[in-house]
Order: sequence, then C-alpha cells, then structure tokens
Amino acid sequence: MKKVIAVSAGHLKTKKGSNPIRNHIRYLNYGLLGLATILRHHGNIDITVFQADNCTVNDIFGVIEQSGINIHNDCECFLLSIPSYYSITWCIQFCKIAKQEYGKTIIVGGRWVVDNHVEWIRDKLKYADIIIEGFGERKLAAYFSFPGWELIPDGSKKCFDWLDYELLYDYEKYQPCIEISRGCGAGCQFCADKNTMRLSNKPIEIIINELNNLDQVFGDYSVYFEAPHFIFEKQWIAQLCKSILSRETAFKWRCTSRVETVPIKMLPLMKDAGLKILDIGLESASKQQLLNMHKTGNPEHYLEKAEELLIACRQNNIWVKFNLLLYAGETHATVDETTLWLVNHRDLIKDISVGSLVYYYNMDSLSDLLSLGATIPDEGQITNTGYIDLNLSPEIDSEEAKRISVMMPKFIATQKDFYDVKAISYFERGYSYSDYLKDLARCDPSELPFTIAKDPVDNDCVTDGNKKKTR
Ligand code: B12
Ligand code: SF4
Repeated sequence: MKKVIAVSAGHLKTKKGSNPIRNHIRYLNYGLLGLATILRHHGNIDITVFQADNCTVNDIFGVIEQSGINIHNDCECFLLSIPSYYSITWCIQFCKIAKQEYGKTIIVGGRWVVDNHVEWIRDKLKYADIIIEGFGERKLAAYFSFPGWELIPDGSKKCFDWLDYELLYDYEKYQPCIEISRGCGAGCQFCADKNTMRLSNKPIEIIINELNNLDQVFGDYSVYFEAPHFIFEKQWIAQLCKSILSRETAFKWRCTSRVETVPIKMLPLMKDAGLKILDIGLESASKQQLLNMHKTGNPEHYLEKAEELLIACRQNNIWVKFNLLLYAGETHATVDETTLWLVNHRDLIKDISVGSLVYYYNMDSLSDLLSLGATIPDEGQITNTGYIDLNLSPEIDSEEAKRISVMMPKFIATQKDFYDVKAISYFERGYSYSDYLKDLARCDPSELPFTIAKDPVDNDCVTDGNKKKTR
C-alpha cells in the first residue's frame, strides 16, 4: 500500500491576526497525530503528518515534495483535518489542488467544524471525497479495515494512549503534549464542550510510558497536559506527582482548568512535580457577565476563589494565565469592572489572553446571545465562513471588542511575560528570547497584547514568578 498523507489545515486568516511573533506559534493538532499513531501502529499503514500552520496551500504541497514524497506516485490518499472554521478557505484551495493536480482521494474530518453541518462542508469542499463526522479513531479504522480494526474504541470512550511524534514531519519544532481526558459538560454557555461527556483522567502508568517516550524522542521538553477542563482528582494527582518525582528527568508542565477546581493545598506538591503554568478560564470579573455566561451562579464567591488561587500560586511560584471572554451584553461598564479587578491583582497574574465572542455554526445558543443584546453585523457571514464576529451590544461592536481584546492585556503583561508563557508549549522549540526580541522590533507595538517594558535584571528566559513586575 502507498503512503497516506495526513495534513492539518492552515489558516489564511487567524482569530488573533498575524505578526512575526505569532508566526512562531505552533499549535500541535494532537487529534490528527493520535489518529495517525493508531493507523500506523494498529493498522501498519505508512502515514506521515504535515502541519500547515502558517503555510499557504502551495507551500504545503512544496513541503510534502521536499520531504521526499512524490505525491503523484507515492500517495494513496490525503487525510485533511480541519481544526477550526478559520481554516475553511485554506481547505477549499487545498482540496482543489489535491484533486485537480494530483487526482487523489481526500478524506476530511475535524469534529468542531464538520459535525452537524456536513452539507455545508460538502458544498464548500466540493473536491473532498469523504467527510467523516465526530471522533475519527473507529471510523478511519473501519475505512482502512485493517485486521482487528473492530477493536479500536470510539473516541468518545478513550483518549489516545500515546502520540508517535516521529510520524509528524519536522516534529522537533513542536512542543509535545499528553492527552489526559476529553469532554467537559460544565455548561459554560459559549463553549463547544459544554454538554459533552467528560472521560475520567487517563491511568498514570500510561502517562509515565508517554513521558518515557518523550525522554527518548525530545530529551529536553515541557508538556501540556491536555484536557478541555483538567480535573484535579485528588488521589490521581497525588499519584501522578509521586510518579513524576520518582523519575530521573524533570520537566515543566501546564494545564487548563477553572478557578474553583484547583486544590490549593496540593499546589506545593504539584509545583515540586513541575507544574509551572495554570491556564485558568476566568472569562470575566464582571458579576453580570459571569452570570450571563453561566460560568457561575455565585460571582462574588467565584472571584474570591480566583483571588485565593492567585495568592496560593504566587506562594508556590506557579504562573497563572487567565483566559477572558468578552461576551454578549458586554458594555464599557462591564469591561471596566473586569479591568479594574485585573489591575488590582496585576502583580499576581502572569498574563491574560482576551477573546471576543464568536458564534460558530455548530453552537446552539444564538437566540440567547441576541437576547443579551448581541447583534449580527453581516447576515451573509455565517454561510460564507461558518462563524459570525458578533456585535456584543449596542455599545461594543465587533471591531471595538477586537480593540479591547488587544488593549486589556497591556495592563497586565510585558513582552517578557508573554514570552515566558508562550515558551512553554506554544512557541516552536528553540525559539529563543533573543530571536523573539528581534521579531518584536519588527512588530507594530499597538497591535501587541502586552506592553514593552525594561527587562528584569536577571535577563534569563524564564523569570522568577515571585518577583514584582517591572514597568
Ligand atoms: C485543546 C484545544 C486547543 C488546543 C489544541 C488544539 C487541537 N488541535 O486539538 C490549542 C490551544 C492549540 C487550541 C487552539 C485553537 N483553538 Co482550540 N480547543 C481545544 C479544545 C479545548 C479541545 C480540543 C480537543 O478536544 N482535542 C482533542 C482531540 C482528540 O479532538 P479533536 O482535535 O477534535 O480530534 C478528533 C476529531 O476532530 C477527529 N478528527 C480530527 N482531524 C481529523 C481528520 C480526519 C480525516 C478525520 C476522519 C477525523 C479527524 O478525530 C480526532 C480524534 O478523535 C476545544 C474545545 C473546548 N472545550 O474549548 C477548543 C476548540 C476546538 N478550539 C477552538 C478554536 C477557535 C481554536 C483556535 C482557532 C483559537 C485561536 N487561537 O485563534 C486555535 C486553532 C488551533 C489550530 N490551528 O489547531 C474552537 C473551535 C471553534 C470552531 N468550531 O471553529 C473550540 C471548539 C473552542 C470553542 N470556541 O468552543 N485549541
Ligand atoms: S469549564 Fe471550560 S471546557 Fe468546560 S464547559 Fe466551561 S469553558 Fe468549556
């Protein structure tokens, strides 16, 4: 059998725009790499994964050929993974070339985009042969029908056991991750995972095997423990930390969770075991907006817990990065309320990332958003792109929301904070602080989500989280 070429789609437009620094961010599409690992190791299928990242469609075909694959002669079929609606335009061009120039079969998947709107995708991607909804593990195994394919479990029941990084072209540039669980079901109104079933955390022995593999493949690395909502099951965490501490190699790790979920008493143990960054979905510090998002039923208590977490993380030299969302019904007053809370806690917060509400085709709550005051700027946008950049309220339209998203982090983070937070798990491996400063000099400061300040005196790559910020 010839080679299967798996491609993670790139973006012609990204949600956060592009600049010389963002071009060094490499989001690993671990969903696609996990599928490739199964096909290779259970199905004995020859497969290579290419991440398009910021490449144009023509460039990615060039990269594939440069890797030594003759697409005409060697390629059995393409698997195309669509990580987000922002990739659709790129995918349209990709499918056209893959079919018209190379005449290959194209199988498309990526549940956040494909699910529930197959007809729409089919209409957009006219040259695609097969579109697969949902988790791909079992459906692709059935398609290739290798011996024993029936034993591959459905992705709603099991995480990946491991990721074979060597199947990914140029894998040395990517920072590794380990999938811990899937799904969430916590009900936040804006989230695609609000009603999904959460799988319990993966057994620790499997994680340790994956770490042993990372030692072999990468040597020196940090890890994202991936889960839409990392749950700190106490016994599981205690066992994980104990197992990490008994290993010879140390590494830094991060994960995404909620303010109320982190067991504060366990932070010293987790710090010793390498926890360096907590990505926390704070979303807002406006009490009304927290209620509107269904983030909490008790915003006062929620914000107290957030403060308690910040203080405990500071004591343990763990950085907190908050994710914030400008939501339907947002006004200048609610933005000010959030900004004031953040500024009051500025010395405890390493960085924030602010997004503005986008309505995606497969969300179900447009009427709720409209009832909170949001409006649709361009009725045609959804059928063209699959998403809508909403006006959040009569006061804050989509453009103003984008402006606030860039401005708000400037109150909190400096260029060093931004680098430190992205250096673990996001920037391509080997992207040094001095390379970053050179790229920074080519950026428009007004478009950067941080202020440019004098660097701390001990100008190493990872600053001490206990220090006060210099600005
Ligand atoms: C972890 C995560 C990330 C991680 C990792 C991304 C990744 N590729 O997995 C990071 C931080 C990098 C990330 C970044 C972004 N993300 Co994100 N992310 C998530 C999150 C929390 C979980 C994703 C997940 O479950 N992965 C686990 C794997 C196993 O699932 P999977 O990737 O879907 O893969 C399975 C199937 O889709 C399918 N499949 C995938 N590819 C293929 C290919 C074929 C051929 C087949 C048959 C099947 C198939 O099989 C896979 C295995 O079962 C979700 C949901 C949430 N709660 O917020 C948002 C989410 C997916 N992200 C979202 C967005 C918008 C983004 C960004 C565009 C944000 C930005 N920065 O601008 C970027 C785009 C990144 C990129 N280029 O890939 C949106 C997508 C919205 C949409 N419908 O377009 C979501 C839904 C969040 C939301 N708004 O609700 N994200
Ligand atoms: S806690 Fe996070 S993953 Fe879960 S529903 Fe809310 S935003 Fe989504």
